[in-house]
Amino acid sequence: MTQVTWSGKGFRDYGGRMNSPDAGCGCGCGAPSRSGLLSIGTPPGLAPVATGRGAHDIPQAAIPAGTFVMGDSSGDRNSADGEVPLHEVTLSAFSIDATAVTNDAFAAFIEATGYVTEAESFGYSAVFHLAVTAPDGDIVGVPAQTPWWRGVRGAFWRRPGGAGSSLDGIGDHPVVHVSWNDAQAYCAWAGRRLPTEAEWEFASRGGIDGAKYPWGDEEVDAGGWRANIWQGTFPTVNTLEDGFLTTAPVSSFAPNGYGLRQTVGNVWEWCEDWFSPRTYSPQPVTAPRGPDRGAARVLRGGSYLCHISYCNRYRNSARSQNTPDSSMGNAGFRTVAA
Ligand SMILES: [Ca+2]
Ligand SMILES: [Ca+2]
Repeated sequence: MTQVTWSGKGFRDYGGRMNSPDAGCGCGCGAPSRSGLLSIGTPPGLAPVATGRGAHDIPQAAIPAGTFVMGDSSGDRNSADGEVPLHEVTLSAFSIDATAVTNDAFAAFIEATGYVTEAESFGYSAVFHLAVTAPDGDIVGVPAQTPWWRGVRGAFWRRPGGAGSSLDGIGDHPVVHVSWNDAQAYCAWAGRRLPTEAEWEFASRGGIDGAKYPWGDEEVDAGGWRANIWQGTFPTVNTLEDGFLTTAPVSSFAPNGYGLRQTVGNVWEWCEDWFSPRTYSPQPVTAPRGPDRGAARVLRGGSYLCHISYCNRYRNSARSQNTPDSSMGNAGFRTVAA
């Protein structure tokens, strides 16, 4: 069996400033925040983005108006994440990207606008250690609490592993190393917006009430792998049973009942809302938009780094977060019609 094994040369501390890397995701599945990687200077202002309706070449899924029960009803919740209390949410119909925004689609945005992403303006981004293609000299930090991450100088959406990597052959993979702020810039150009957390969960459920996964309650490996997560021993040995160490093409794996692919697994997806573990209350709500303020934005769906042994967040109701300027190799986004 093909597998990828980390040599175990040891997690080295490169002397960078390491803040709490993963405060809201106690098992360490999310990437460290921007400041938790390493601060290597104040970024310049980001390039302005022309607003309007640019090309947005992503197939659409139509989500009907409806009421659903939001939150974890399977008992798999992570207590610090605020996946409960269960509550009824009513939404109007909307149109959402059937897949994550691809490298090709993001390239069209960059070509049209000249936008500079935050990974570029800060000069580094978070790369999983087995995906680093850069020399040791480009490593600017190893977060103490999530030492499988590297802060890699020169890693950004077009060079997802750092120097030596490219998008050759992965134009149809999800764009990564995009911050929440970068996703906003893309949306402004495309005439779109990010989904609210409630919209994301409703769409991910695919019309199946109360299920753990987009396809129902069957486990993720029942009858073959249904999502791109981690198999083997995290974070050192990936047995690649689903075929992918890092990202998979966005059209991989079967769609859910609404036609969405890979809401769970592959890459985390930014949502519009501020994150709070106290967002939910038992009362029914219509079109909730989350807290009015916060320090971090919501991420949903888990990624290729999720594994049952340490992070079960590849579920419809699972929540995570990061600061809006953070970027990493396992997070991207999908959009909804504005
Ligand atoms: Ca995988
Ligand atoms: Ca996903």
